[in-house]
Amino acid sequence: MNRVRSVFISDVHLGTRACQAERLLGFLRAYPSDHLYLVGDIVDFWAMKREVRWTPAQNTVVQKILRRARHGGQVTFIPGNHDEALREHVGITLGDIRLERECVHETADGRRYLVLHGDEFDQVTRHHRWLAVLGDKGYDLLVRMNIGLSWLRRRLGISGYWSLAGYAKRRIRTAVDFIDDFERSVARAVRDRGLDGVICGHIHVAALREVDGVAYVNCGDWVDSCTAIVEHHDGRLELVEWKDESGEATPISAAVVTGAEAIGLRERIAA
Ligand SMILES: [Mn+2]
Repeated sequence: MNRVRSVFISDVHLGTRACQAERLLGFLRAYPSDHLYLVGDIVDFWAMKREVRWTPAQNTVVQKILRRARHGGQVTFIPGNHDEALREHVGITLGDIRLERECVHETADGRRYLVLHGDEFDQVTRHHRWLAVLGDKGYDLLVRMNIGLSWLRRRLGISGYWSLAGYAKRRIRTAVDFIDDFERSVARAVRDRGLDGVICGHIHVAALREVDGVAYVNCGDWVDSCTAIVEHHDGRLELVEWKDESGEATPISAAVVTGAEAIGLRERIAA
C-alpha cells in the first residue's frame, strides 16, 4: 500500500456507463489517505435523468468512501455541476462526509490550495450551454444546414456566399483555447485571494503545473483518463495515473497530460 496524506479525485460520474468504478476501487484500495477530497461530478445526476447505470462496483465505491469517513479519514465532498443538487446542502455532514461549496487545503509544508470543482470558471457551461452541447457533431450538422441555406439564398436572389458553419466555427472555439481560458481564469481567482494554488476538476484534463504564478492542479477524471492528485507526507503533490493490475499508480508529468488533445471535450463536460 502507498499511504499518502491526501487524495483528490474528481469527475467520477457514478450512475453512467462511462464511469471507471473498478479502476477507481483499485486505486482507492492502494492509496489509503488521511484526507480524501471528492472534487465534484462524483455522482452524475444529469445523466441519471436520462438513464441510470448503477453497477455493483459503483456501489462498492460509495461504500468504500463511507467506510473511509467512518474510520476517521477526513472526507470532503465538493459538489460539481453534475451533482449540483447537493450544493443546497453545503455546510452539513452526511455520514461523516463534509459537504462544502469549496474549501482551502493546507499541505504538510504549509502551502494553501483552493479546492473547488471549477465549473464556475467555465464560460461555456455558464453562459452557452447550447454551445457546449452542440460541439463537433453540431458542426457537421451546420455544414449540412448550410447547403440548404445557400439554396434558399440563391432562390431569394441574395448574392455572395455566407457560411453558417464558418460563422459557428468562429464562435465555437477550439478545445485547446477552451482549456487555456479555463486555467487562466481559475489561476486569476486564486491569485486574487492570496493562495498558492488551486486543485480543481471539471474539464477532464489532469494537470499539475504553474499558470500565471500559481499552482494549477486538476484531478482529471475517472471516465477515461483515470487520474488523481496525491499529497505525500512531506506536502509534495503528485499527479498519478491508475493503469490497473500493477497495484501502483504511475506518476505522470504535466507535459504528458496537458499535451493530450481534448477531443470531444465539450461534449464530455456537458453530456
Ligand atoms: Mn463538471
